[in-house]
Amino acid sequence: MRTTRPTMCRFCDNGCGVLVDFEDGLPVKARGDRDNPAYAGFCCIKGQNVPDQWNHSGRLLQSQKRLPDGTFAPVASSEAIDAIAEKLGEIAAKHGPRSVALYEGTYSVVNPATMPIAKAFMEALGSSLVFNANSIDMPGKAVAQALHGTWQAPSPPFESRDVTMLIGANPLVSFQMGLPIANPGRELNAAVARGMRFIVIDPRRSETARKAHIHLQCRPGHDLFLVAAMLNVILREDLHDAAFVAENVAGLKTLRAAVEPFDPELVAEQADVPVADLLEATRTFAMGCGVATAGTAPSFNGQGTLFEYLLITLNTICGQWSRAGDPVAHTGTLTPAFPAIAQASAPYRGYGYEPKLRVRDIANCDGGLQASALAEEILLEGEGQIRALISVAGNPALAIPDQVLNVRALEKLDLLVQIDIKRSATARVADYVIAPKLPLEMAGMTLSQELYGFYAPGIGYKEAYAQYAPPLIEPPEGADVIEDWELFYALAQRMGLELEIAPATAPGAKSSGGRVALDMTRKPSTDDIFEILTRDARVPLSEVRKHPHGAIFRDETMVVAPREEGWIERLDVANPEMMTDLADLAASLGKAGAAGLDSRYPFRLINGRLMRSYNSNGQDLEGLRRKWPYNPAFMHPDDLEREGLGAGDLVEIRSEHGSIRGIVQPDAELRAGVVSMAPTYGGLPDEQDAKVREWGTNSGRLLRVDDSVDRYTGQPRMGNISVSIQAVPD
Ligand SMILES: Nc1nc2c(c(=O)[nH]1)N[C@H]1C(S)=C(S)[C@@H](COP(=O)(O)OP(=O)(O)OC[C@H]3O[C@@H](n4cnc5c(=O)[nH]c(N)nc54)[C@H](O)[C@@H]3O)O[C@H]1N2
Ligand SMILES: Nc1nc2c(c(=O)[nH]1)N[C@H]1C(S)=C(S)[C@@H](COP(=O)(O)OP(=O)(O)OC[C@H]3O[C@@H](n4cnc5c(=O)[nH]c(N)nc54)[C@H](O)[C@@H]3O)O[C@H]1N2
Ligand code: SF4
Ligand SMILES: [Mo]
Repeated sequence: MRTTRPTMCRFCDNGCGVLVDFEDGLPVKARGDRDNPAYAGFCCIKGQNVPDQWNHSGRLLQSQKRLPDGTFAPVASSEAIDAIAEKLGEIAAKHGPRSVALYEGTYSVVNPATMPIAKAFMEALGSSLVFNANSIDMPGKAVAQALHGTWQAPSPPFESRDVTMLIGANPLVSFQMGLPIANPGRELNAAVARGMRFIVIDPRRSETARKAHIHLQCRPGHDLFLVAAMLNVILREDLHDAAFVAENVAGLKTLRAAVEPFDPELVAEQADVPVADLLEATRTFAMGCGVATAGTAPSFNGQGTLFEYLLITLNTICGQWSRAGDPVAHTGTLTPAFPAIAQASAPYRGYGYEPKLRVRDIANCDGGLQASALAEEILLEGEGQIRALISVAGNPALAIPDQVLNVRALEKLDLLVQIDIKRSATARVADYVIAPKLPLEMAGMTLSQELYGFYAPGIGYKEAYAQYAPPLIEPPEGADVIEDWELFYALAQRMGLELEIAPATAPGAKSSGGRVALDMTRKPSTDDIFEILTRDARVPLSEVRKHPHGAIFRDETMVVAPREEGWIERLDVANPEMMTDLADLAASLGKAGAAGLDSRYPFRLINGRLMRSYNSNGQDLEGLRRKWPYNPAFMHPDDLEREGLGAGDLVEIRSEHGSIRGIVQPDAELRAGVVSMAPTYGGLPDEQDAKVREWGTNSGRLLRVDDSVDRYTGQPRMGNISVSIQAVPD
């Protein structure tokens, strides 16, 4: 018997509303849901492979325990959790709670119950060492917003924008980065058809750049210079929004002086873009109403905080914020209603606070505790050494820069627990692997997607959309799988810890206050957890549940309120530390561009994500392996020809720090001199050279954890790496 059910895809965090067809109760096909008002029938190739993921032979149906000889044996999850609780208790008692750390990967965002319960567990245990993947993503965004201050109303609504500028973002492949979540292709086409101007800065003529009116196909690593030059041009030509700045911004004079050295001619030459295009992009952006958003690439250059600070400053001086009386398109649905007020929140120091790490003076910041310091914290002996790590829904053995160092550290732990749907690289070095449920077996909701709206300007849903997805299917017969959050609850129970979680909130929103203690004797259901998380929601979860295809919950009455009487806070465009960094950057002008190239490493390696994988997930599914099962090293055809290379040839890619094998493919859309690879592929260091054609390779081996570290977040350089390319025999 065939049935069809609407649900929410959770292969990535775009949260698409999809339909799944079941044949005799088993999933056979997933496709877009035309009845979903936001996604309107969209479902990418990964989403279409969700049934395959469920049926896949590589899926872990039983938790695993590592035996003394290094092999794994299945273990009942309750038995594994007993043993883990006992060992964690011993380690914490002997070495203090700080010897236990947590790493939260991307899928802990996708499943909204995971992080609150995992964090509650760590808190109850007394350890503040919670690392997450955002710290090796764009942690500078949060710190920059803190230093700049936040506008208490959103960016201009997507529908009313005249202009969108994207820097190092490819949302037609990656989703959410600068175009509305949901169906970015449809949104972009409609916006361009109604006249929105679209500007993209990217060394590759990416899927997204192909739609741009102006594409600056720059050298990688020049985004800071380009944005500084834009600020200079805008202030020189008085294209900024003077009225907005006079009322709401502090520091313009200082900023004006600080960006003056960034002469557009010089910067254009260094970044190798036509100066006329740089000027046109600048003027188009400054004179229209819109928003500029960056993806990951500019954060990967060692100065993500400064870059994001200049970017938000660019938005601010151009007045790219909603004003009093403007409609508010997204008023919160599963989050509380938040007031939109045309005023600034005071800037604050969003970095340098507890917990502080023992290595390299790295401290916590608004972007999260720096995961690239985890290995050193494990390896450095003495008080405070990390001895146990729980890694949930991430793959640190592939994702954290300097793979060799990381894997060495993971192997040194007294206890590594990995919760993973498959035998991932991290699972293969773990002591215990807990087998979790898959999305079709779990309840889901769009709370995380909604919270993205606060991540940075230009990110998130464009309207008040929400969906709840019930579990649709039981795990396969004989499976012993739990939800990620249940591991932490079960550990807490065994260790006699009480857990408390807080309802989701939004900046400025009224909350019912206080945290909710979980019943530690009678286990709550996932729905119970969801109820707590959405307790202050503008639209009750029970209402959202009535709309299985998702719904838009408009509130036409929501408009931006005027500034409060006597309000004096201003957005700061001249934070002293940022200005110091900017002066250093100005001093490096003339040393960048072609002058910055190292003849031993003549190419620049950049990251570029692929539609058919999500970080390290999806690589095992037949339907996603068809074209290339590995991550090719894309190069310009002219470069390949000059190096005597052809499609499919094996090469060695060497950086100052390490070397990997890669398989080259021509990509005429890339700038010459650039090599683009998808990150987080491959296996463990000792496996991958032999298996490069089967699984690809891990470009994180070319990185160092202490290379060009952002001094606010601790994030090292992760892109624009100087490399050489050498043919090697197969
Ligand atoms: N060199 C280089 N390194 C990078 C990047 C780069 O561009 N270049 N990008 C960085 C970025 S932006 C990020 S976000 C990080 C990503 O870092 P991580 O989040 O650590 O890595 P992922 O590959 O997303 O890990 C996902 C893991 O979760 C498993 N999984 C899938 N679904 C579930 C589930 O429902 N439950 C559980 N428990 N597990 C599940 C998958 O099998 C996989 O092992 O990598 C960073 N590392
Ligand atoms: N299909 C798919 N979607 C994903 C992911 C995935 O693995 N697959 N990963 C998810 C995650 S965790 C994240 S953080 C996001 C990332 O989302 P994005 O940041 O949008 O993704 P990327 O493809 O890494 O990079 C975007 C673009 O930056 C360009 N670029 C590289 N170096 C530079 C540079 O120096 N300057 C400029 N201006 N551009 C540069 C690349 O050519 C690429 O087109 O995607 C998410 N979505
Ligand atoms: S974009 Fe993400 S959520 Fe949407 S179908 Fe693809 S994998 Fe699923
Ligand atoms: Mo990411």
